[in-house]
Amino acid sequence: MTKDKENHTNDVALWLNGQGVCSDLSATLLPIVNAGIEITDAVLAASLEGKTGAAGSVNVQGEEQKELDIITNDIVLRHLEDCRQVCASVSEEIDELIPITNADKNAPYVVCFDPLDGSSNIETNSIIGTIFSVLQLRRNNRPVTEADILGAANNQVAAGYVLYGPTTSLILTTGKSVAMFVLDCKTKHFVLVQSDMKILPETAEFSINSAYTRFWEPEIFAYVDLCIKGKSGPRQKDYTMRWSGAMIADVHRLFIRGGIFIYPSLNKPGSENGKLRFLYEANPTAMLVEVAGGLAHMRADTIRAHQPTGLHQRVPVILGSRNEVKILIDLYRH
Ligand code: AHM
Ligand code: MG
Repeated sequence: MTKDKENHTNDVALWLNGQGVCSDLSATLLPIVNAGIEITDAVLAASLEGKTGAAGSVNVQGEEQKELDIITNDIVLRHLEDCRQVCASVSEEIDELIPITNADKNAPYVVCFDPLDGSSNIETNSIIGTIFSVLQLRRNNRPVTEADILGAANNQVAAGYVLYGPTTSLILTTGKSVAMFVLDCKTKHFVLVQSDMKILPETAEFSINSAYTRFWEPEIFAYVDLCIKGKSGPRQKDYTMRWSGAMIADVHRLFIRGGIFIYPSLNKPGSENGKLRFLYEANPTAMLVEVAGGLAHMRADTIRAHQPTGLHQRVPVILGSRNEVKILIDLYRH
């Protein structure tokens, strides 16, 4: 890393140091943070450069890729290229695991990432983000395999996201606390603004795409019905609803004012496990939410106890304010 880049991430480096993070993990996270700074510029430039449209290709899930999906994926991979502690990465935009060629022989980390979550928001100039997770593997001098990565999914040592909205924000955890940094675009420096974010235990805000109501499981239907009944129903309070089309923007709201985010299993072909992918959407956001005192479930089971069976496996996702998530998971338990 050049001296210049070190300065860009100074507050983040200091914070990581204060969390007692080892130098190898810091050296893995700082390039991702730098990628977020470069992506901010790419997102700002995309419209005038005519790069907000479709790329003309599909990813492994059969979803249409946007030009910015590819550009941001390349930016993250380029920043990881010289990261000697990272043996491989997994991206929403690439079918197979991606070996990092310059890695040390027994490099312990795998970086899983969604380079541009909510990419259908690009053309409407709405919020998008980069989600990432660092898994720690046990290496034994042989090339890393998909099975190694799946086996290490529950050994997540860091998670975070960079949100490209009115400001660029970085939310990061290495397991002790969740910090928020905001990018100073003039100095290209992430400034620490909150060092110990907590998710409020109570909420009156839910987040689900209700266009799929007819495909919901009865438990989801029953829960949303409780919210909609408001003051005149058993919950005796009025709720509001928000759905941004970018999971990471909806998750960010959980940290700011509490809430519950749900992308459930849908009773239609291909959506039986919902839409969101375990390794680079559900698992990292679950770690952040849990460290901030919230709950992160699939149904009655927690997300972080799940053993994935594929790099791009989808899982139902329920995240947010502890007491509200409990009400929904109790419906699954009874
Ligand atoms: P993406 O990573 O390709 O953008 O897809 C995931 C996004 C989530 O951010 C968001 O919650 C969801 O897709 C929205 O899906 P839907 O259009 O079904 O509401
Ligand atoms: Mg995504």
